[in-house]
Amino acid sequence: MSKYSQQVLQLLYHSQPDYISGQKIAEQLDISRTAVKKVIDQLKAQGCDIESVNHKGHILKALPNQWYPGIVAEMTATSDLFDFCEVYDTIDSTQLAAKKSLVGNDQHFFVLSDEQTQGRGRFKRYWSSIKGQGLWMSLVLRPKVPFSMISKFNLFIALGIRDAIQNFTIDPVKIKWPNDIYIEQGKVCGFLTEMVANHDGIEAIICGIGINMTQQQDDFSDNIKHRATSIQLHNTDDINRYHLLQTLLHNIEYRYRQFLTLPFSDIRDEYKNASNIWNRTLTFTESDQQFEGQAVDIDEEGYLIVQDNDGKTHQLISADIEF
Ligand code: BT5
Repeated sequence: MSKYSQQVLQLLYHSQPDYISGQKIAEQLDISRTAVKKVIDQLKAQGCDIESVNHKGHILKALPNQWYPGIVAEMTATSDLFDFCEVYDTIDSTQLAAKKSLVGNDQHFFVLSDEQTQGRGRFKRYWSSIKGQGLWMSLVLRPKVPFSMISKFNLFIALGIRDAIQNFTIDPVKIKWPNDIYIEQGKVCGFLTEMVANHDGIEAIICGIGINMTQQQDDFSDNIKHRATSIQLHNTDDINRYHLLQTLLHNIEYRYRQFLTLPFSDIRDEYKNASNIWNRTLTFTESDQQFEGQAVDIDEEGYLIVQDNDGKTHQLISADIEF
């Protein structure tokens, strides 16, 4: 790819919904109009839908299903929270990349990849991260808080992710406490929160988010097909991945600021209303212990209150729940 292609894309993206002339692009990048035309032809050949009209210029109509660093950087530039982003075509895991990149700086950033070859869930479980079909991302944040606050972070961020996805479907999007987001009976997103901590508190939170964007049911492997879904399966329009990313970043920023300033009790009702675990029998696995019961409440601190089938009450901070 030409070294100017990301910058040309940035200018095209920025000028939407208007045309931008070849002359203007050439001036802004200090290159010739012939060079601009060459870059635009290359971008078109890669699948970018760019319309070029005599005397008007060029307009970006649509992008292929891949992350372009230039456009993601454009979004980061307008963010109050994130300092930079890393974008990959393929990587083992964005979570691992984020952990490497957080060393030696104190910046807020995120890592995105079109594909993960070793995507991981909690407890090193596998996370299916098919190329071009999902939003596979890790955030690095630096709250100056004690490490006991990590569960509270999880609760606030869950609402941010839920709200973002809800913008793309009319079907109800719900949180399955503590780490999953569902649309109807299917898991559309899983996230996990890890941290680097020292005796003063949290050095960095690394929050990995996997959102299924465009998969059809048959794209999922047999072992997850029956309980995985994608946003596309609940929306008749094409999902614009950049719009989803921008909406997600916006909601995460909003909930992160709330997390820093508000107690969980302020969003407790909102969280409970957004949850899908009420009035059904659930199987809980906590460490080696497994039991059936019903979730009855989430308390002021964010603990899940569960009554098992023997009538015994449990207070859980984290657990695996199965419907
Ligand atoms: C999670 O774990 O749900 C957290 C997933 C976090 C993934 C993101 S992607 C970006 C970042 N980089 C990473 O390497 N990871 C993070 P858990 O609750 O343990 O759920 C894992 C289980 O979900 C698996 O055992 C499967 O049953 C199921 N699963 C795997 N891939 C799935 C998918 N794409 N959609 C729905 N369910 C899936």
